[in-house]
Amino acid sequence: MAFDIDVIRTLYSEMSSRIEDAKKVIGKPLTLSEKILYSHLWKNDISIPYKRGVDYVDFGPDRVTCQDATAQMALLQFMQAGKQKVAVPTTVHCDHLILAQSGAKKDLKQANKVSSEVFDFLESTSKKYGIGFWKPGAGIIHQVVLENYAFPGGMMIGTDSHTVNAGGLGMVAIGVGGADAVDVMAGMPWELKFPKLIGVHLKGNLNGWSSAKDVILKVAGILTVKGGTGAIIEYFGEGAKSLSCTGKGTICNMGAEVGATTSIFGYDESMERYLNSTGRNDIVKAAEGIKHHLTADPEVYSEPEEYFDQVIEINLDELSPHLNGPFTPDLATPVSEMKEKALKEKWPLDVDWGLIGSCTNSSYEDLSRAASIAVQAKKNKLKIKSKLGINPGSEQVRYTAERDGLIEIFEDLESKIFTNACGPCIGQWSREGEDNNKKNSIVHSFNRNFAKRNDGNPNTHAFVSSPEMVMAIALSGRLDFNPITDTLTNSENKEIKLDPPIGDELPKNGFSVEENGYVEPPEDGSAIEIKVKEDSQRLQLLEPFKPWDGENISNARLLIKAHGKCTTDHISMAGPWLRFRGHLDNISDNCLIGAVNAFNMKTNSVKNLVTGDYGPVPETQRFYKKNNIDTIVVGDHNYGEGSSREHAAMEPRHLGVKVVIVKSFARIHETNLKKQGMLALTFDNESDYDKIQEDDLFNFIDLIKFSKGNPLSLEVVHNDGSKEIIKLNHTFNNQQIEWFKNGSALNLIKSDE
Ligand code: MIC
Ligand code: SF4
Repeated sequence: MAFDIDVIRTLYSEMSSRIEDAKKVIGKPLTLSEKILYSHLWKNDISIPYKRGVDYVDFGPDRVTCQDATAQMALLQFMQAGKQKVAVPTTVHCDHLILAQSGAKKDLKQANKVSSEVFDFLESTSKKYGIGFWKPGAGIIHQVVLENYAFPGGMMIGTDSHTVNAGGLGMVAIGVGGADAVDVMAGMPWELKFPKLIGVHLKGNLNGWSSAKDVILKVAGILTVKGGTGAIIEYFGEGAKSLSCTGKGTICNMGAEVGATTSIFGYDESMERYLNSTGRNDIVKAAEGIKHHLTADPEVYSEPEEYFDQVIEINLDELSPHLNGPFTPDLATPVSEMKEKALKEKWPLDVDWGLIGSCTNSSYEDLSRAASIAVQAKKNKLKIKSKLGINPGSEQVRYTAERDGLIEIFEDLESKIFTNACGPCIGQWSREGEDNNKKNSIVHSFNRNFAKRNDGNPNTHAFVSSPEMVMAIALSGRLDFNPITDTLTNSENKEIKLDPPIGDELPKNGFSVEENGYVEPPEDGSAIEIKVKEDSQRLQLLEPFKPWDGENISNARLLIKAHGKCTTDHISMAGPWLRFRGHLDNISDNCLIGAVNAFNMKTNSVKNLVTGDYGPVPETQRFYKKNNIDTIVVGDHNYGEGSSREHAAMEPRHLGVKVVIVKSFARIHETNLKKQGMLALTFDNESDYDKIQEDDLFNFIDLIKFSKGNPLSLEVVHNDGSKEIIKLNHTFNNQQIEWFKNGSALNLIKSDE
């Protein structure tokens, strides 16, 4: 039986009338995204058509999901909200804190030792508040959610940007910061600017070496890392129906890499097969009567230009395999063009590692397609040239893959089978024997490839591809290997051409698992006491942030003007820093250490404007805080792209930064800043970024009149005494202005108690 089957049945029984109401209000046929959004309005108040990209709307999601690295902060905040239990079904998944080193068994044991304090905190807090808990080793949050909780027509938020993976099962699933999750867990509405809609028409069918991953690698090349911002991407067409459910998940997953609010596919037979295979035929039965509402109205897909804000067409018949990277997931190169491009760009051609896994590509189908290439190596006496590491997506996938002999195929190639967890994808990787500065290439089936992300080495060039391409490239050891045209030489000096991958969409003999790692919370957990040791280095109870003093901010200093790409990985690095995700003061020591200072092009080296010395960003900011000097941070486009981690907003807030001014924000980060009581502003005139000088003084001259829809004016006083006024825009609505005034959204929840 499916989790939440009663919630799902109730939703389905009410969905038809809600959608009919919405249709009347909007006056035209609906996309699937609109059907789900309108049927999840807070208090089902369907009275006006919302303006896409403009109106803030309150929603009531069906479920919340959190992973260990973000759940710590989410639960520390929830503990302050004064509630007995979570108001909607919620789960916590332990997947980010397991270092990939020796192989699953040893690594899991080690993680349980090293992070026991955090895992215990998460488990006991989950039990106390009625939250389902998935133990370390149970799997990667988004695979476990797809296998157990996602359902067509549902709406979910999750404290991880790749929550969007569940769009593969027809759900509107959106990544948020912990403070947003706390709203929903506390029984309050969840606010989102009504998204724009991008339609992607998939024509034809995948063939040969092309895979679902290549669809999104291609889309990323078209839309770039910010092209999906504020939009839902809805996929449709013959090609969409031909994809497996987990393949659809891969495509939706990486929608996060183009900044999309989420991505979605309409309910179809592939989803039915997946639900049946994962033991949820009760959902299939429940969906039977409202199938037509679990996809768009037919008019929408036959004339998409009329209903979407933008339409993209991709012909799967012609789609070729891609490698995206290095350093950004939207730098798309068809495998056939890699030879030329890699030479031109001087990318290292030898590939040291191939890594298969991550929430993007760790399904049974992914492993089976990669294994179909691996098996050819053995048959043809080919030796693998790169090292190979594999993280299965869940214990259910791993157990079934082992039963079916897939794991053995990889082991024959001397690959490392790591824990069912994020591992190298989030820098939880002890890459043995590597010099931390060597220029090198790796190829992986993950979703992001920002600098230093996997192994901390800024010179590791990481390329993103499908699991089967990763396998082929690992066999050849070459970045420019094209399995469609090239051959490999075997131990008998014979030239071998690899056959295209084949795989099983779902295990022929069904899934099985012995111990899935799930811990059901008790009916009443109120007696459970949560203890956080005073001297703990891993956990720290939160102190409320101070409310705004009602004054204009004046004589503020520049902490850093970040040059170019500044992702959440640059603002709050992961890898070894993940261990401090529950301790705000400790993790603040990584604040902005990866951002490039526009004045000296160095990382973690900024001028202290009182002493004149250059020093690390966190240390300099701690100096300003101690001396009561307000500061601002300036950034470029798509500032805060990538993760949902609210630490990237909380750390500067904790350290005393007051304002972040950028050319443009990534959606989740902008909300996270607002939630934590920061001023998140954008230059009205982009080129004003260039006017900001290292020694400037900043005066906000009309902050006392801060109000919805009205820009703010910033007086910039340059070192030579000259002054100029810069216009700054914001997207704060009245409620969000209250968050700022109260010091944070959480302070406001508490004051309502
Ligand atoms: C990531 O892929 O960057 C993460 C780690 O999963 C983050 C969440 C986090 O920072 O904990 C994400 O994608 O939101
Ligand atoms: Fe984990 Fe990587 Fe997925 Fe983030 S992208 S949830 S780190 S597997």
